[in-house]
Amino acid sequence: MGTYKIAVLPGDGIGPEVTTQALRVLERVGARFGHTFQTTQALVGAAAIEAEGDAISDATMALCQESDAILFGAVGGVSRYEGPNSKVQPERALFRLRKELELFANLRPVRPFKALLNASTLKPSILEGTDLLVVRELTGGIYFGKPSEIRQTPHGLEAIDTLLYSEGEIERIVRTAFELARGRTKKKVTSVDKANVLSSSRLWRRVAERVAADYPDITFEHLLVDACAMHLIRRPASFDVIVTENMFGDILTDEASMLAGSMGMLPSASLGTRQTAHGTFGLYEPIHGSAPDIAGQNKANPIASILSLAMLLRHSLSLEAEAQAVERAVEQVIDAGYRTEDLQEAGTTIVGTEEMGRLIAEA
Ligand code: GGG
Repeated sequence: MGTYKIAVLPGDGIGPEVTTQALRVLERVGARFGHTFQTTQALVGAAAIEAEGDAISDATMALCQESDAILFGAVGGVSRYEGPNSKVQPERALFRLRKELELFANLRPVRPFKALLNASTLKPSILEGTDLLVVRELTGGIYFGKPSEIRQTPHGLEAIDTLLYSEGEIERIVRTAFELARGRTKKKVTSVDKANVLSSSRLWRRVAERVAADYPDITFEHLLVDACAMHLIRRPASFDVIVTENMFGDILTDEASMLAGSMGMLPSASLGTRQTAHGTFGLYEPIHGSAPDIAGQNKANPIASILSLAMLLRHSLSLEAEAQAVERAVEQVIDAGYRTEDLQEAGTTIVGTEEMGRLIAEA
């Protein structure tokens, strides 16, 4: 009980539209279960660059630090900040939040709803039984390694990015994956790397093996990232927990989102070790980006944002019954045949962002 403090950072493109629908559901949860959710909104991404001169201000960072959780929309996709000469990228907001708040574990569950098995490009018989969790390392790897720059040489420009991982960074994310696997049915961890090419992956593999020895109750395997990409669409139901580095995790989950029917269906939780009075501090966001091509048109699917809210209720506020109520409401609306445009199928009713949010809140 008590007041729950949530920082709300809607961001750019479709971020504000989908976040509005998640907040609508949150309001309903508060009324239904008798909770007070204190939400405070702030700018991030291109919106913040324009109004405050940076992708995320120190004041917004402080707001996040003082909150129990962060509900994040999406950033980026604004062309004037994407050129090679742009000094500050909207995505910097996310990277600063992840790094400074030490949110190293990004949980991306992929559990296709039964009624959506036909919405996927894969055959329902291949999807049957799919219930996997990608644990993406979020504060290391090529996203953060230095040097990272475009530089002048006597022979023209060259560019460098650095894929760097310490033993400690690998160990904590792999251990997180094993701990999560213990609470799941299949009890299996697949560690994904590119150990036939990359030194960072060879260290990853060595550390993962050492950690695996502490979990004899969990089935463990290594898989090269290229093979994993193939098997995700060949035999998705054979996976349980997939643990991998930052960029591989980003790419594999865009692919895996199609198992659930659309990018608009996958939520995520970014967690560290910090505990608040209510649970584990975290940032929650749909895995999709800002989708500028459909922004402001009431077309975006708000379900990834609403399911991210369910993860927030579960992990940061320890409100399990409330989280399940939100997930059931989403399933109920899907079962009733309502879809946003990204999930078009014969015999379903297409609704906009706003209508989908209203239906889920009512359910
Ligand atoms: N809601 C996720 C989002 O805004 N993604 C934009 C992005 O560029 N993210 C970088 C990343 O997660 O790798």
